[in-house]
Amino acid sequence: MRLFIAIQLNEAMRQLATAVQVTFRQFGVRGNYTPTENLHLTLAFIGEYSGPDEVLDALENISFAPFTITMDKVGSFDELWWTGFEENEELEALVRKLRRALADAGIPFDRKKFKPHVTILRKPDYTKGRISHMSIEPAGMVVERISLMQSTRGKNGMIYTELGSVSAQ
Ligand code: 2AM
Repeated sequence: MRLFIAIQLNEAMRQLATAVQVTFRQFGVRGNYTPTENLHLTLAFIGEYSGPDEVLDALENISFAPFTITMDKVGSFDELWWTGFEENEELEALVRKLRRALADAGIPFDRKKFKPHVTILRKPDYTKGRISHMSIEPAGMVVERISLMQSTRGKNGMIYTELGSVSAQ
């Protein structure tokens, strides 16, 4: 099974990311838009792994206090557009703790540098220039839990299912 660990966005933040998608569409940008229910912030990508219970056990070893993340920008990596966040030391610290817990438990994960983002659009059929300077009205949410997610390929795109979560204390 294909697994990753993510922060599920609250309604206000989903709406903000969706509003950016609406603006892109109004600019005539076509592509593979992330459905609203799939919008998330990945903290660690595990990939193919058959031990979700081991991952949940590793997550139980992490403790963190609730903290606020603020979505404040739009950007891209090549053919992937995202909404991003204000710099956030608590988020960085949580990801360090999470990755250490996974490593200690022998669970594999993608070790590339954490770049917090919510993918809103893949493979746009439009040149970057027209949409590179979009700004957004920042919105925050309190992170109270992190979730183990399973990704499966459905008939109409990816389906993300929460297998379990751990809460802030
Ligand atoms: P992305 O949106 O930037 O592609 C499920 O695939 C989630 O895991 C997505 O949020 C995806 O980020 C993220 N992810 C991180 N590293 C990945 C990798 N090496 N392969 C696939 N998805 C990855």
